[in-house]
Amino acid sequence: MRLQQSKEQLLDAYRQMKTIREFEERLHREIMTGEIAGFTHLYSGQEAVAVGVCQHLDSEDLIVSTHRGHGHCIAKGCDVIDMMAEIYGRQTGLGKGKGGSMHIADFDKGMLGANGVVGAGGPLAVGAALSAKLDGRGRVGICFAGEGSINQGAVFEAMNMAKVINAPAVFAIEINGYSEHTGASYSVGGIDIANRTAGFGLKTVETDGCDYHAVYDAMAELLDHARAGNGPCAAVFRTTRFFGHFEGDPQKYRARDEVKQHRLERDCLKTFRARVVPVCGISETELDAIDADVLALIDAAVDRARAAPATPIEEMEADVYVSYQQDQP
Ligand SMILES: Cc1ncc(C[n+]2csc(CCOP(=O)(O)OP(=O)(O)O)c2C)c(N)n1
Repeated sequence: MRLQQSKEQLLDAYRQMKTIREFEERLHREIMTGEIAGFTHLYSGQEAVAVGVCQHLDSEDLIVSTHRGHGHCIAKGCDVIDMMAEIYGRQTGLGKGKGGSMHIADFDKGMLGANGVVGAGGPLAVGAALSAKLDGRGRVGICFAGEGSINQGAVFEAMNMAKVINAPAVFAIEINGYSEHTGASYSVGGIDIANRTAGFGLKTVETDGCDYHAVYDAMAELLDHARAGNGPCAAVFRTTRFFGHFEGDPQKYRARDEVKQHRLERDCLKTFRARVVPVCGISETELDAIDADVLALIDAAVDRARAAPATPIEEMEADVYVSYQQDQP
């Protein structure tokens, strides 16, 4: 395990994970007020994956996300205030309030978008990886994917294509135990997903997705491989989901104390604290100060989203439909 990231990098990783956690915990409460329209899928519990992956990337690297995308957006540098406004459907949101939770994107940050279509990210990420290969600057395309999406034909095709064209695509697969309300042991035929990705010829690593350092190390190895032009890779992360599939899911399919147990034993923030405080020159006080900053940021994000104007009806179609007629000679 590499603990040789600088103190500054480790503090940044903690801040990112904590920001995702508090963004989601607060959304969970705000959604109950009825002020937020549309479906929301929370990422809480999986923070170490998004952050352990994105700590290796800059805005030139491209990521493609899923319906459970807030964590990937935050880890890739999307503005938290603008994200919250987007989820509230406000004009100031990242997508001018027209996309909401499942369509947050920020091309300037290399975040190509959350996506409501399960499995759609595979082909997009391979396209991104092909563009990276063609410009030869060592960039990569990353596909975040749940274990449910790995059963989609488009994802198989994307993995195969990535191998055939030797593209620097990395599939970051998050096994949180469920696809919607169905346990992975039932919905995924052959739960050994690492074996599956290796079968496509992808260099594959499987590790604990609740452990930031395990994720960070796995990605270091895979990204060295992909950036050097050695072809596509897959990282399979075993992780856990603290909330329901979507907000409002009664979760009757889960054991009574399952989440309580996971919060006790599989919380990536607690694991991170316990590891870095004794050996990395980081104090509990420094981490507590980050916690306070993050809570203030999330308060500000909610206050500003509430105060921002809703997107007016007359603007709804702008940037949505393209007219080609004006380009005709
Ligand atoms: C093509 C398609 N099929 C089905 C759905 C409905 N659906 C939404 S989320 C989901 C489960 C996805 O599970 P997984 O990929 O494991 O991601 P997780 O929700 O666990 O993050 C399904 C089936 C969809 N959105 N798109």
